[in-house]
Amino acid sequence: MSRAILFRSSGDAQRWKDELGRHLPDLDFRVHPEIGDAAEIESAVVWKPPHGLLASLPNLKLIVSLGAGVDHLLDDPALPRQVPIMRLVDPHMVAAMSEYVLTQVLRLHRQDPTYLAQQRALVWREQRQRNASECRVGILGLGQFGADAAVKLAALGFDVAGWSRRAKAIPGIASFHGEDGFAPFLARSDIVVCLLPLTGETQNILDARSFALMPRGAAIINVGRGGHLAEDDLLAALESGQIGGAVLDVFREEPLPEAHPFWRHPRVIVTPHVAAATNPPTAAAIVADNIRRLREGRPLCHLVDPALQY
Ligand code: NDP
Ligand code: OXD
Repeated sequence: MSRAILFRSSGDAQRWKDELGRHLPDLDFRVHPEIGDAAEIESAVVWKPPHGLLASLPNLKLIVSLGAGVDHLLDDPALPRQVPIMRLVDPHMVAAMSEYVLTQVLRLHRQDPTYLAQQRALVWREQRQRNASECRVGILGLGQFGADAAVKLAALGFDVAGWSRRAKAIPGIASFHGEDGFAPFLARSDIVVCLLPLTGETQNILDARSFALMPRGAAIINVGRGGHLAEDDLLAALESGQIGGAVLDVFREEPLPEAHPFWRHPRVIVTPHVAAATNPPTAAAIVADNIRRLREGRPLCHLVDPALQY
């Protein structure tokens, strides 16, 4: 018998219990705050747990992030750093993220915001349209999500490059890496998609300095984290015309406060952190596999490197 707890802010605990139970019928699954004896808990399956909760489980052996990102765990000052963290690597989420990125790149490329504004103003006017091959898309982060989106965008004919820590060899995708590769990567990108994890090194990566390196009128799509974007710098760059438009799915404060200028900005598209939602049926199989590995003393999968923070 192994014991797991679940903490999730939304009320879908029963769903997770059922899904995990399908794969691990003998799992003693407890939902926070009714966890009984904290010393019995071996695995914690969590999304944005309250700071200090994980530190209160003295025999914890595995922390499972119910999302691909782990910034919601690493920002806990009391996080028990010796306990391995598994993040979700789920092909279902990867496909969903690529759908979102392709949708938004195509919207920007085909000037959808302009045509919607024209429709509202009853204006019939054709805009000059480039081919996909003339549109340079740059993906910040060529990991699980970035690499898949890059390949699918290239298949549509876009001129695609990616930026990562280490150089990549993905057929059809230009690879830029490290600090030296950052400025040339931005300089060749008409649409920049942020698919980085939020770490000490990537905080505020979309700031005035970066915007100035992009071609005038470039657009950004932020699907990483709100902390990647310097919000006031974006508003200033939209005002000056250096940035032509932005699609934002993630924000420093979520839900985005009603008074926030992004909601009403004519060149900003807001979506409520929906690019790639966790899908319990597929995610549960992946989580259960790791809990099984833990029980059997086999190597764990999808572990976060604490030094890199992703
Ligand atoms: P991965 O860990 O698979 O990939 C991360 C990529 O970022 C890697 O290519 C890595 O480079 C690169 N990277 C990290 N740090 C740096 C750095 N300092 N300099 C250059 N490159 C860097 O992550 P995923 O693709 O699975 O997820 C990415 C993020 O997407 C998540 O962390 C989360 O924030 C966000 N997300 C958003 C969702 C949404 O609905 N909006 C849903 C799910 C996730 P290298 O390959 O060289 O290591
Ligand atoms: C995730 C997210 O990290 O939904 O999975 O943002």
